[in-house]
Amino acid sequence: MDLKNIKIETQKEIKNAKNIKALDEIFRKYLGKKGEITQIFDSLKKLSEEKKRKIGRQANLLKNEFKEEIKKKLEKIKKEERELKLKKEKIDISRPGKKIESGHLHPLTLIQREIEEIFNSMGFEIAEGPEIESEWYNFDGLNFPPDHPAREMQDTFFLKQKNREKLPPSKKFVLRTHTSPAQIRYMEKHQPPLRIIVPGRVFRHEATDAGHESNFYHLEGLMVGKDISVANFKAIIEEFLRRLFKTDLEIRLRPSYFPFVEPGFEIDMTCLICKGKGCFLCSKTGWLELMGAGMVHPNVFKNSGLIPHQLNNEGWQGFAFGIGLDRLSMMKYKINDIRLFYSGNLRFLKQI
Ligand code: FA5
Repeated sequence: MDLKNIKIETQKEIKNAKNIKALDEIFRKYLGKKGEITQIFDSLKKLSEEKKRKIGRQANLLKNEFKEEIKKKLEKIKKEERELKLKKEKIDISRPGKKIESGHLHPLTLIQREIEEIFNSMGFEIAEGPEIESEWYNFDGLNFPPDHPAREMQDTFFLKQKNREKLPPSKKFVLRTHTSPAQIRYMEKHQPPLRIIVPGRVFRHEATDAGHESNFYHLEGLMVGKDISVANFKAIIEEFLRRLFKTDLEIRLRPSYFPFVEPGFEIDMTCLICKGKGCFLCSKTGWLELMGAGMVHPNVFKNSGLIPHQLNNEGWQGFAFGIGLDRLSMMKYKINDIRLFYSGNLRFLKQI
């Protein structure tokens, strides 16, 4: 076909093309590898210099016009398709919109934040400690004698280490069994008077039931000054529980033993699940064990580099306590099984 006929033919075909696919086929028919216009360019090398220049110029003109027409038609087809789509689309503005679900905080985070706010308002700072802790901070520094059965009070997850038995306590690691190690870590770096709380995750190798988990949360409290006493402790804890539960409840202090306090006690509160009548959660006693507490042992002060209280009124004294956050949350939100917190069950979490 000569250039003139190609021009007439391409114009006709482009005009009749109904969609992008047809247009693409036309483009390839003329400008593809074996396309008709391409072939004209290929044949130029056989022509004389003069003809080559003349036909080459005409072929270039034809190619540019062809490309321009394809481009124009493509835009036209796209525009028509857009208009057709819009015509077909119907928007029903009376339909209700899609609801965006918003999540909420986990009950343990909620209780932690609420407790932090209450203690903050009573002048307590928030401190932190590591979850992987050395035996020194978790036990020895807290006055647990080596090989003393007291270490077994808290079934421990010990980390595997090469030649562990030969390492000093500061180089042997455990998953912390309580947040009490943070007492020493804090007192090593800060001079009293001080008031802190330390919320955090703790781990114990124990069988689980409605009231026990092997991974749960503690909140440590520590208040140290010149003359801080058990009376201050009782006042602060009563005020704290009153604000948290916004209801009348009783607490009781029972003498207890923790190597890092002297004297030591355990604090129970009325079981709010059964209102003190006795249920499976409180082992039918009507009381729920909430925290351990006591006056900081002189050895703990010494191990933190501080001088404990002495008769000439030199040195420091104060109280410490460790609350089970899960149990508090269970009381606050009336949850009867601690394992629900860690189940990842959305049907449970959505009720809070
Ligand atoms: C301690 O861990 C001491 N460090 C507390 C302490 C701090 C005493 C400062 C004196 C001074 P205890 O082992 O009792 O104490 O644990 C504290 C609280 O954690 C308990 O009262 C209980 O509420 C909670 N708790 C203990 N074991 C579990 C468990 N397996 N699952 C859930 N909560 C638990």
